[in-house]
Amino acid sequence: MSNPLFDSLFGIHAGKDAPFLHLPEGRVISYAAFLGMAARLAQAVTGLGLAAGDRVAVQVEKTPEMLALYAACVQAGLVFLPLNTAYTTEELRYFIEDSGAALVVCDPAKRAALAPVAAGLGASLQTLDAGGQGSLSDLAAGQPEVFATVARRGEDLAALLYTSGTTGRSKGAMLSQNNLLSNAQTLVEAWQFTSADVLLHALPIFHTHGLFVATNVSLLAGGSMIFLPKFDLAALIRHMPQATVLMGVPTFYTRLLDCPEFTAEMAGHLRLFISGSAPLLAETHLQFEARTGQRILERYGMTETNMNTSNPYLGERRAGTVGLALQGVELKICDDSGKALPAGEVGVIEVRGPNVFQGYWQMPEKTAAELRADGFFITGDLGVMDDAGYVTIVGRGKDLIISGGYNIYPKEIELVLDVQPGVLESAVIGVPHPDLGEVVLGVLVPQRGARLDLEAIMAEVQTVLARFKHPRRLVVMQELPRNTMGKVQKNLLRAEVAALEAEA
Ligand code: MLC
Ligand code: AMP
Repeated sequence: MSNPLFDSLFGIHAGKDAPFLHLPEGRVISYAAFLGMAARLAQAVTGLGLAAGDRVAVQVEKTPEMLALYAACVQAGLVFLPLNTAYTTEELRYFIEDSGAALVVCDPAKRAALAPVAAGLGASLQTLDAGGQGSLSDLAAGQPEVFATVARRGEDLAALLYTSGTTGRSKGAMLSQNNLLSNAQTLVEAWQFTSADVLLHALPIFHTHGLFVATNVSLLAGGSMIFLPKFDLAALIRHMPQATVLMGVPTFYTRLLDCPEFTAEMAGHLRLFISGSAPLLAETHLQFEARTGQRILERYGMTETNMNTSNPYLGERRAGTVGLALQGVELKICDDSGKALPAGEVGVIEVRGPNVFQGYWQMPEKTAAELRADGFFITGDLGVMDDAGYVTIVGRGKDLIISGGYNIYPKEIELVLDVQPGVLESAVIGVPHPDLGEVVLGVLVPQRGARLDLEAIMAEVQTVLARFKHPRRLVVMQELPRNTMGKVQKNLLRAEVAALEAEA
């Protein structure tokens, strides 16, 4: 009986004293110690009555314990559901209820607010902080450091990751053991990861990038990670001499370039800089090369598919492109019917392969709309492929803002703005931002004769939505540009807002 994901990522390291996590205060957690921590947590979680296939919703700060909880869930056959630490209680309620989580793990500060949500589902509510009420860590402390791995098949679910949608309702992307394992195997090869690698880890671990790409690849190769609690420029630079690889969103690289202490010598300690989750400007790529002599390797992925393309490790890394389809991933540029277009033509990117998810949790109609019967997933990204197979992303067919690597669906914010006093309708757009790539801007159309209280509206938005989704500005306009079908034309709106702001 086996559990392919646990056996390949974690089980192979049993008893190893080699370092897995280097913490900023100097503490090192070996593979053996990490696996012991995971086994105790698996004992504690199953002791609460959870069984294979149950969902575990987790919103806690980035710590080794949280990572061990991920390992524990894989070992116990549970479905790990990590949640952005910025989510408000309102947002959390939806994810917890929609997934039917059997266990909710949160920070102590959120406990009181989440208690009724968990109680309504009959779910257990725990924290990872020792000594508090309902502490999973306390439950784990008395447990043995071994746990009998629960058998799973490659097609069984390992994780549920929510992605927002163009209708405003988030969808849970179901990722199987094999989706995660196959992609990690492909990336270890593509990026030549080995046990000698030390990954500088400053990404959050509630998303594909920090959790699966960074962590699973390090685990599979048997390397280690310098595990920083969050992005911190000074800490990043301080730890570069011990690191071999950095993975980041483009904001990491623009911030490094803005920092005079970041030199070629500093960068020279690392063998590889990888960027993804949002477009890396060709200009940033070139500036980075001019400063350090190294070319950033850009790759492209998404929650539903893990990684799809990558610039080559050894071949030419082309600025402004996301590289070539990864080994085992079929990628085509299509028209709306799914017919492949010739090289050089712009169309929707569709992908198929062992990396592509199993569908959206309990949303068969959404799954059918985005995942074709032949297995191709319609990404909603617009791209073009050249004769050599290099893919360039030229835009998005979906109404989506990417801010500092976080996806924000305008519809979700518009639904909140539309119901504010005096608001007739709203439109949310992304506007260029030097640090985060794009930030959110809200356009409000008042009801006839109404005066809008923008401060009160912002206050309401803040109670409902996570900070990174808050409009940085609210602009009042008398009407929105629409096409003949009545659809708001966001391209025109962006131009109108830019003109207004230039005048101001
Ligand atoms: C923080 N803020 C953001 C923000 N991050 N606002 C919009 N967009 C963001 N991404 C808010 C903060 O709450 C704060 O608000 C203010 O902006 C400034 O914060 P900061 O201290 O400068 O932010 P910082 O903590 O440095 O975070 C910026 C960041 C972080 C870019 C380092 O957002 C980050 O780690 N992003 C990575 C996201 C990621 O992992 N994406 C992968 C998705 S997976 P205030 O009011 O307090 O000032 C995926 C698939 C794939 O996409 O292909 O990988
Ligand atoms: P998410 O749903 O959070 O996983 O975000 C996935 C989306 O991020 C993709 O559909 C793309 O729009 C975008 N994305 C990821 N990597 C890149 C990249 N290298 N360049 C441009 N966009 C990217």
